[in-house]
Formats: sequence, C-alpha cells, structure tokens
Amino acid sequence: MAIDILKLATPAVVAECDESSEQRTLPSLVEWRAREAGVATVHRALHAGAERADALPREYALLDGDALDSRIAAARAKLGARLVILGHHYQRDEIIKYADARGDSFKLAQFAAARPEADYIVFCGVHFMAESADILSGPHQQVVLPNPAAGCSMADMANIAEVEECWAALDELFADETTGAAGEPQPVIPVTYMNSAADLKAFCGRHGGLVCTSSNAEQVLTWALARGRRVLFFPDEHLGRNTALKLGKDFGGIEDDTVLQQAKVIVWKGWCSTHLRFTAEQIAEARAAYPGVRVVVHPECRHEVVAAADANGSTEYIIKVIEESAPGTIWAVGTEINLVKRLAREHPDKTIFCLDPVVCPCATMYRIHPAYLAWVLDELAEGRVVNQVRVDDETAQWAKIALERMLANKG
Ligand code: CIZ
Repeated sequence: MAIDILKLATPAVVAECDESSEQRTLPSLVEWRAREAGVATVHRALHAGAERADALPREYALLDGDALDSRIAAARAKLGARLVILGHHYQRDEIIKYADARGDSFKLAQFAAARPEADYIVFCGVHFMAESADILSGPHQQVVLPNPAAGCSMADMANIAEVEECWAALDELFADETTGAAGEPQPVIPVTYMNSAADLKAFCGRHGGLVCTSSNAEQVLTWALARGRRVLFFPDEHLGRNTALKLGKDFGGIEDDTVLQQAKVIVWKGWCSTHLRFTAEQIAEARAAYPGVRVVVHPECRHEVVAAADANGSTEYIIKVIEESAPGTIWAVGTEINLVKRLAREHPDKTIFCLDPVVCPCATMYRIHPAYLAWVLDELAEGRVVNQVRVDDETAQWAKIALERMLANKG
C-alpha cells in the first residue's frame, strides 16, 4: 500500500519530562534569575555524591540570549584559531549553533587533536568526553568543560574502587586458569565503554584491555575474546549484552558465580536513563500508526527494544542511515531528543520522530547552557582558564594505550 507522506503528521510530543527541567539541571542559573525577578524558588541540593560544582557568576545568569550571543561572538573573535568549540550530538540547538564541529565523543576528541593550533578546546558535552579530549590532545592544549556539573550518570555507575574489587574477585575465581605459560589467553580482558572516567580507561590499558564506543563494540569484543577467555564489560550493561548477543556469546552479570563461570561477556550493572525510556510497546505503536516506518535505536536500549527495531547503532550511525535514506521515508528514533529534533528539522523531506512521546532530554547534557559558555569564553579571552578538565599524566598514559588499542580495531 502506498503511503501519502504529506498526510502523515509527525507525532506530537505530549509531555515535558520533569527530571530534565532547567530548575533541576541548572539550579544556580535558575536561582539567580528567579531572585532577580523577585520570584521565590525551592532550594534544591546538588545530587548526592556530586563532586563537580554547578557554579556560575551571577551576571551571566541574568543575560538574555542576544547579550550572550554578543559576548560569545566577541570572545571568539578575540581568541581566533586559538579556540575550538566542540558540540556533542546530544547538546541543545542553542549550544550546537556555536560549535566548530559536532560529533560523538570520539570524533570530537579526534577533531581537537588534529588542531594543534587550538590552545583551548571548549567541550560542550559531559565530563568523560572532556577527559578523553584531554588525553588525546597535545600537552599545550587545555580542555574546558563550560559547566563542571555536566557529567554522565551511566559513567558514574562504575568507579575505580568497585572495578578493582570486582577484578580481584574474578582473579580469585579464575585463578586455576592461569599456568604462567607463554601465550596463554588471559582469564578476563577488561573493556570499558567510552562513557567512563579516565581512571577506568587507564585500568583497561594496564590490564591488557581497551575502550569501545557504540560504533565499534563488536570489533572490540571480538579482539578481546581472541586474547582472553572472557570479557568484563563496564559500565553499560545494555551495550554489553546487545553486543554479546550479536556475536552469539553467552553473557551474564556479576551477581552469580555459576553464571560467571559460563559467561563470555560479564556485564556491569550500569545503564543510561534516557535510553531506558524506550520500550518494545512504543515500537509496536509506531508501527501501527505509521505503516512502513523504520525504527532505529541506540544500543544502550534494552535488548527487547534493539530486537524489535529495524536497525541499531551509535549516534553517528543513526545520523548516517537517516541521511542516506530516500525522501519520503518515515523514521521512529530511539535516542536523545535533541538529536532527534535536529534530524527532523534538517531533513524536512522525511518524517522523523522520537519513539517516546515524552520529551526527556539527557539531564546532565542539558547542564551546558549558553550562559556557561559565555562565561568560560570571556575568561579565556582574558587569559584565565576556568573549569579546565585535566587528567594526570600517569592515568592519561594508560588511558591512551586503551584508546589506541581501540583505534587499531576501528572497523
Ligand atoms: O560516544 C558518544 O558520544 C555517545 C555518548 C554515544 C554515541 O553513540 O555516539
């Protein structure tokens, strides 16, 4: 049955997600603005365990969009080629419009490393991305994260103390597999997703492991399983499981020793709250409402969602399949809403909508606001570096080894 594309309306977004409202994600900014307007606000404590402060000088919180535009333009003009601004695909449009390059975390880190003339790399993304840019860029380059509170809750679900404890337990469990003979496979190879702190990447570097992104997880796991009897994959349980299933390998969590003995891929218990919003029911609804719709989701979604979709892949992959599709095609997309909305706007000849009708941007990505960008750029223009993200040399050296092993595998 031919579908008249002109009759299809893009599904309406029916609700705003409370979790990602500016009130919750940018307390300083909202509080200053409310105080100026004489409106009472409910004081909200920073999320538990936050080591990175959400701070912004008051004057920036009170500037409107036009004033912020002029400040940012003036600072960029002053800094010229010494400055590069990077925008991750998940950033809001008000930030992406200032970016010299947009991409996924890995592509952006490579872009920065290929620009040695840039002394300052302002990374509009989250903490682990700025760390990776620092690791891959030159020693004279300084990486700035406009709001240091912009983190990744999934990345924070594995920390070095827990991973070392787990590693020691696995070492004990598989102790009789090691004879010390030359060339024998390692009992376990650690693999960390790009969405992880630098010290976890360094851990993988030290222990014969490597990093993966959502676009090369299959190649990386294949590499690791050729050198080890099994893989410990952290922090994202879903990317680990989806990749193991694609490769036809057994997987298991770390809770049960019997499962552990059989698993080829041992998955950590971490997840992305944004991608866990997508369900197989939403896919069924999209298929019923839009005959011929193609569904593409990110592999951080649950396995049942990935299995029900037509395709799955990283942000770069999602952008590519949609860009390369024929005019008139219909796409239901399961990833961060800012990227989906941008794809819909940039491809008006296609019908593109988010699988989830509730707008729920990644709350931590949302912490980069133009007010923070204007502030850090003004400081740089005056020769002061604020909110620098710096990985110590020892950690950076091992993390780089893990990243380079991944590079050698990039398919
Ligand atoms: O690696 C990245 O940038 C993230 C967070 C996801 C992706 O698929 O690109």
